[in-house]
Amino acid sequence: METVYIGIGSNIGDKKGNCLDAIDRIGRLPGCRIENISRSYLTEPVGVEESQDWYMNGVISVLTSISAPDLMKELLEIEAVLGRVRAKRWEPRIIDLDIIFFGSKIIQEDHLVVPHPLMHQRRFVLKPMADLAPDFVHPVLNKGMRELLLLLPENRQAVTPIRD
Ligand code: A4P
Ligand code: MG
Repeated sequence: METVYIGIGSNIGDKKGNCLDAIDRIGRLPGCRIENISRSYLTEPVGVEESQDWYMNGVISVLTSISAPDLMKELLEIEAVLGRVRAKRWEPRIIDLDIIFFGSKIIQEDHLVVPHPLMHQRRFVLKPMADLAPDFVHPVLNKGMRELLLLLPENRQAVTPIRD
């Protein structure tokens, strides 16, 4: 069994509903049990060219007995199902499911890179990660989540917790 951290994001439509729907589906995958859910955050779009709506982001931890590639397949399928149901036209970000960590495994394949290569630069990932596992150590950078969060340049990438 491994503890996997999955980043969840949505910036179209019923953002909260989309995230909750994805979490519900992840919890029903074979060999997967949700351990913990971070707070939800409203976050400023990062690294996008044109103006976009703000995102809702969070991270969940899942105890899983399936392999990382199999989990990735399942997550892509959940993205497709949610996209198909809710998207009408243009390229949506209805739901984005990223594998942030898979235990302390380091994976470098064509379609799967873990730890997620940009996670340590993103407050919208590090903040919820620090909620769930402040002392979890990044297996490549050898730094904890709270530590990585403190290393980010200040006054960038606004993230605001959403009250439930
Ligand atoms: N892939 C490889 N490794 C992974 C991994 N660890 N987790 C592959 C998930 N996917 C992984 O993903 C493209 C392919 O990446 C997948 O088929 C999978 O095989 P995608 O989600 O379709 O593409 P994408 O999301 O457009 O690209 P990418 O690089 O995943 O973008 P990101 O990193 O997800 O960034 N700002 C805020 N505030 N909040 C956000 O959530 N998200 C993005 C997208 C940009 N700015 C944001 C946010
Ligand atoms: Mg993605």
